[in-house]
Amino acid sequence: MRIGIVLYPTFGGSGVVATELGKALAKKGHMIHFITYSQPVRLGGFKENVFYHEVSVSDYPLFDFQPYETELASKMVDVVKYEKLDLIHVHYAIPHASAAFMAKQILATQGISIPFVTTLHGTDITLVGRDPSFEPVITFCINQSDAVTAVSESLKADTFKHFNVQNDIHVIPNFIRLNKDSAKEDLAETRGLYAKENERILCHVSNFRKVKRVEDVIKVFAKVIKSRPSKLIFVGDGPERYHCEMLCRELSLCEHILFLGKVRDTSHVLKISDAFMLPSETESFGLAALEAMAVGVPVISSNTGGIPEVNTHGFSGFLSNVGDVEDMAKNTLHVLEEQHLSTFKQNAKKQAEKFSLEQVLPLYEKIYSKLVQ
Ligand code: GMT
Repeated sequence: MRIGIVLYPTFGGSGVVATELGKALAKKGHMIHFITYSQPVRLGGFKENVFYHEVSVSDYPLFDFQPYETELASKMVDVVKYEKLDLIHVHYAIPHASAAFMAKQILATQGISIPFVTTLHGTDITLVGRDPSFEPVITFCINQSDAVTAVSESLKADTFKHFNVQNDIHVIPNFIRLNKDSAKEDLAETRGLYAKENERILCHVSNFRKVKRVEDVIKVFAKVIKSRPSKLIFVGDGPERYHCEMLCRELSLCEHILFLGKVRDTSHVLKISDAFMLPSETESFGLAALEAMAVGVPVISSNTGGIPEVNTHGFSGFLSNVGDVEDMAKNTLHVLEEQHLSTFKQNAKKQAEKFSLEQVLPLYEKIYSKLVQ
């Protein structure tokens, strides 16, 4: 099939999922055309069957706000027509689904019929999308999509709760490419760069938005370090990073906490970690937690949204109520204990296997085949 994938090219989970999906489909022989405003961070170098079409954004002085949606729709029209696409798959509803709807209508006037699939990822429904300034457009586009998928049962339920949706929603969980060779790696040297031999490593990866409650990670760490020598590594950057750095200074924890900033391949940090922290306010899935589990890192998380579908309490880690840093610290210390850690690490890997690429990819292909027939 010839598939157009519209995505955010940044470090966010929706962009990562869309890029990995495209790469996996290309490996299976599909022709994949990524359409977005800059090269997706996870795309990497040249790959067979993969093409990238950049949407250039106009800087005409009249525009206080750049008309990205219009330029994206125009680019979709062009790519569908000249690359002879069979379908478009948009990730994150805003503004990708409405741009796809517009492109579809334009193409229809030229005798070209193109179905589009919308994958809902999270805040396009739970935070931003619900805002009255977006809601009518989101509702319309979900209903106009030829197929709609959501990354968790929780997100599907939220969509029906907050929007007047008549369309069916297929739940297709996020997935992970499992590296079968990782067990053979010797990580002692890398670990030694960040922590002493007797120290455990806690880690958090995010875009430091308010919804991630990153300060809770520090509050949990402040409790954990009282009982067990540890280091905390932060990966990523965003609006809350400064407040987090301030909190570390206030709590005199700076020598135990590292802020690495944006890192393209987070697996290097995850592999040397003993616990992954995800205390989010809301989280439709928690791809970062799945990436941690895939390399054998247990997850200490909140129990919000779709996280319970990913992290199993008492098995791959623990879940607590949002903001309950006391409980999260207690759970972290339990996981980090010598007699528990290796079991939790093994369980985390087993849990990740439920979300393997091999199991999830055919679910998308099935939807595509139905639409293209
Ligand atoms: O919705 C967002 O906040 C952005 C999005 C992203 O691009 O990172 O994150 C969402 O999609 C991810 C991939 O499906 C999920 O793993 C995240 O849980 C989800 N974020 C939230 O629900 C806050």
